Amino acid sequence: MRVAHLSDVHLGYRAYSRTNEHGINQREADVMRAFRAALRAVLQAAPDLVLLTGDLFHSVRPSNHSLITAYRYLLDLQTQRRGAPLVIIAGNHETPRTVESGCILALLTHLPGVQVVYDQITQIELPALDASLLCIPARGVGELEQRIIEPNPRFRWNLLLLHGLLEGVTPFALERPIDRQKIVREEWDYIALGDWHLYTQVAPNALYPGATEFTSTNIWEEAGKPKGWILYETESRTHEFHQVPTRPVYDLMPIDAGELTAAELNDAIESRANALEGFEGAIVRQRIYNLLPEMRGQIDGELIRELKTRALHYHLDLRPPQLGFRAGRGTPPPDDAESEARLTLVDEWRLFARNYPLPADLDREQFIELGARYLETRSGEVPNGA
Ligand SMILES: [Mn+2]
Repeated sequence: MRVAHLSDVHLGYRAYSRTNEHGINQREADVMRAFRAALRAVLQAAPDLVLLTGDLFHSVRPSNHSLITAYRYLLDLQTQRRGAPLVIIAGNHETPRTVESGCILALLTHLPGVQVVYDQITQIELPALDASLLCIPARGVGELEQRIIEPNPRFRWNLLLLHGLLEGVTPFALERPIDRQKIVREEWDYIALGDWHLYTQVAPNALYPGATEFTSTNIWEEAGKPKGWILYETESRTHEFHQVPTRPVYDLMPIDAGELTAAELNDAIESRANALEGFEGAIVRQRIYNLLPEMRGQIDGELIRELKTRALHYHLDLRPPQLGFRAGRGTPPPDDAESEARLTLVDEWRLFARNYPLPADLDREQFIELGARYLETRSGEVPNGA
């Protein structure tokens, strides 16, 4: 059986102020374009089964535009697949805090061949494929401890779908990681995972395809990594990763301003940007470490405005000496040999807030970005003007 596995599409994600010719936030449009590209490639691959493992929508109440787009794209896919099975589980982003609020994904059950699980751990049987799918949506993760998770021996193929972070998958510590031993087992023909935005093979039969665009809280950690979907073959337990074109994200080499004059600093900013092929329309971050407060005002405003116009988003990340690391020529502070890896206050905030329990209808990304903006303002960020 051939399975196409997509995850974390985040329709309705918005960022920055730029809009396209239809007045739609450019990043929102990018996310939709990536989804459409992925679905076209999926259709061409003609899989027996399509899986969407959570966070199809970025929020509990997506905009009409996101809803209409998702409905239209999936209706088109399912019409062309003649209603072949498509199974969707809910992620944390589209799961409301209370069961009574319902879940917008229920709308999609009216499409031909589509089944949706957004509440409890649920088994879906697909007799035509001789397959059983045990589905664990975001809300079902809490049930895991009291449940025995096992395949259904009446079916040839047994798949496990889960939206959640397994222990050991993220570089940062998780508050409540999911027990890997409980999930990652040989007895499953495929374990389709969602929630982690980077393509990751946990085991030959357990994979995160990652997101289809850059929609994480800290996209800089993902710069240069591919986005796409997985085509998996249950017979051989092998897979192919299919990349989807996205808007490019670049995290430029940091500049150590410690021993630079204002002119040298401005030259460095300009040459780093100009050396980047594909700077136009990209999402770019330039970090500047060891920037003394008196140098901040000497950054060429004209140059920065020009860079902000050429890129989709140019983020100048200014860090004063006490917060940044001391690269190369600077003297490292004592007992800080690993200072290159040291996080800024804003990065630490983002990591902390990523896992901090919040009310489900509070938009986590907005909450995190608001906090980050406050911190950045304090540490000398040049305001974006938007
Ligand atoms: Mn997600």
